[in-house]
Amino acid sequence: MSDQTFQTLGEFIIDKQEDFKYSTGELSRLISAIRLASKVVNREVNKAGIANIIGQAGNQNIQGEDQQKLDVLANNIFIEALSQREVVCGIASEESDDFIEIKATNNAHLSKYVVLIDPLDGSSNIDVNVSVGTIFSIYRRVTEPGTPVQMEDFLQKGIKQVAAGYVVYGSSTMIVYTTGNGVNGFTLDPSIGTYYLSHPNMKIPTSGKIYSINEGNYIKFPQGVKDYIKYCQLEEDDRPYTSRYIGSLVSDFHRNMIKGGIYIYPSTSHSPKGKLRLLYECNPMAFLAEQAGGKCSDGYRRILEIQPTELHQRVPFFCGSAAMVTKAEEFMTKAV
Ligand code: AHM
Ligand code: MG
Repeated sequence: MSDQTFQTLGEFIIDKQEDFKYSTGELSRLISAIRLASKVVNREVNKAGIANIIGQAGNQNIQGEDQQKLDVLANNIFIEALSQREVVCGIASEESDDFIEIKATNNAHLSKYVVLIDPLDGSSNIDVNVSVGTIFSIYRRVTEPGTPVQMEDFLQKGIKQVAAGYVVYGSSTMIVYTTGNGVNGFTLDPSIGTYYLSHPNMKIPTSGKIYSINEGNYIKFPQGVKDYIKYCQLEEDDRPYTSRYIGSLVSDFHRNMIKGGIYIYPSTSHSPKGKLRLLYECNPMAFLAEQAGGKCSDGYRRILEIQPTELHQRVPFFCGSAAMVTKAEEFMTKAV
């Protein structure tokens, strides 16, 4: 079969633009910019091992430029792609303390969207050749268009997201995203640099047999999580479940999306709010999970309804197959 038979992400974006009433094409341009930046990051991630060798002497690459850490490089690539095209009015990144305001040049019309991004999640996995990912979340600004973007434009509840997605730089590179009308996945053909629709209308199984949690922290977990882990390990009904933990949220989430399962990063006695960031990691994943028929909570409440109070806020995270998340919540409530 020829490649022509399959729909490309570019074609898909154009097709879907008509679904948005009164659409001006701004969101389509924004998603196209993310698509492009992800291909550049993919190229850099793929040559990470070899770049380290080339760059060893004095930390410089062959052009004599200083080697950048890959997460910093990914951050710069996304910020540049989004700001130069003026497809957003503001960007907040897990890599930066503050948000960035994008100013329009030549009195151009400034976009009404803000993007929150984790440019390279799980970057500690790069040195050992394990998959990493990019996570993004898009909102419509709430303050007056044309004025400088404000903190309140970023501190919106997850239910206000217009679009969200991730890129997984894995054995294949994929982009998976939603604009609130289901979830679609596209796989990159690296030989021609084109994403093809490979996973239309993704649905996460209602239940699964995989639980995914860093059990090394077991003694620091709340009692409800300890009880749920024991439940997963019991020989009863379809249990014991299988334990799988990559330590790269995008990869663990992606696997559970396809096979069914639950991912948990709970509070611990050392980190009462857990580790993951509400705005850069949990909200976009929660939007995707719900759009695919799954569920996400902090153990008690829906992630998407939490009012953020700061950009880098952390939150305990239970996410995946709906029946499994509900079960884990039951253990949390019982243990209180
Ligand atoms: P990062 O944003 O610093 O990369 O951290 C997020 C990552 C997730 O991808 C992963 O699920 C989690 O941290 C793993 O943490 P831990 O090593 O504590 O289990
Ligand atoms: Mg991260």
